[in-house]
Amino acid sequence: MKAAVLYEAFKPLVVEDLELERPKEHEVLVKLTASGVCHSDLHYMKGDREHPMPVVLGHEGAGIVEEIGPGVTYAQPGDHVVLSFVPTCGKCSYCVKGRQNLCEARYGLRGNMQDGTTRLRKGSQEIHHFNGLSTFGEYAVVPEDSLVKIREDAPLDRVALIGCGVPTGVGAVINTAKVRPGSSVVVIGTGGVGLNVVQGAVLAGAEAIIGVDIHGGKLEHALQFGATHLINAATEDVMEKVRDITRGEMADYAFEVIGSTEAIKQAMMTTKRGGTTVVVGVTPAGAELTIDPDFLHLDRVLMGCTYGSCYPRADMPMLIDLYMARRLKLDELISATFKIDDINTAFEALDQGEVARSIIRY
Ligand code: CND
Ligand code: ZN
Ligand code: ZN
Repeated sequence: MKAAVLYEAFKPLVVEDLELERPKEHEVLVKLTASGVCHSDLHYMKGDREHPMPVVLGHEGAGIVEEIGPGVTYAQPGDHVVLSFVPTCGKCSYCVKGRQNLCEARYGLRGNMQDGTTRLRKGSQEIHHFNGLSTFGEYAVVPEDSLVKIREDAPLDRVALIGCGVPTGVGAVINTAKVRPGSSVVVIGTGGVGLNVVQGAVLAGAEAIIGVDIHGGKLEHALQFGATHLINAATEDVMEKVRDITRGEMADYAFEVIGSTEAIKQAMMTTKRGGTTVVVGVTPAGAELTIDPDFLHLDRVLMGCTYGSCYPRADMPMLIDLYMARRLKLDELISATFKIDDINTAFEALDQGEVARSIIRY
């Protein structure tokens, strides 16, 4: 099968033919229809985070089950699925307490499948998996627990985005922060994930939704997704503008959706007493955040958030139902579609801030 391989950071992906072994116990072969291009993949390409290499990246995908390995009971060939970058075992202490996004199974992967070996190979060279998924290939062998079955009338290319950007952004608002109707919300970074924070805030009934970015085009997208106010951080004073918009009070909630410690601090500074800041962005390994703890004394909350604190098998079908009922935007998120041969162009467009989200269609 054709796949895009990252051999080392700071080098382009190499699109080439790889061998993919058949699924072993509790694994499934999926024929991918599309994969989203998320900034988390770019962090590894730019050396912000480390991972065993070579690796096939990609963690936002959907497709059709082609073959099931021994012991698989959840899915059958022909099932339409979204892939979850956190497998949920249903048995660990996190899963049984409803914190499936923190499932132990996530930590058994580390570049390989759960048995510590890889199904991907180029000749004699082993190629690593990414989060058990590796969606930048025409096919993927994934753990059974990473599958989320979905309704068959949902368009399989579009719902690939339900694999990361949508549950992360919408979930950060609904599940992590639990934004209340009538709130004021600041979203710093209105890219692929940030736009989903914006539409999550709309679903939650927020009153003021303030989109902050440094690219005018990104801010235009935010308006389309329901932002009520826009701030261009490249030319405007973010704190001052938030103060004006909130009539001097500052915001109830701020979301950092870039992966920058400066932006995390900026997000916190836009919150009022008792306000909540949620860090959605992934910062470079080793980054340090310094804040004046006095700021927290005033009942402010600083929260982390992985995968929008979601339960993939419950939240993803729900988000697809909302999309099918035209209550959630997906089509508008996809501003470009690429073939896998052009995947490096897709990442350049993401890096340059030219797209909301792009997808690779197989
Ligand atoms: P994308 O590149 O689409 O968006 C980032 C946005 O930030 C762009 O619109 C930029 O223009 C904007 N931006 C950059 N610098 C600034 C600045 N100084 N001030 C204001 N805006 C700025 O990235 P994405 O939406 O795909 O991902 C965003 C982050 O979310 C990234 O760090 C990614 O790794 C992370 C993420 C986290 C999780 C999770 O589970 N927590 C899941 N997926 C992605
Ligand atoms: Zn992602
Ligand atoms: Zn678990």
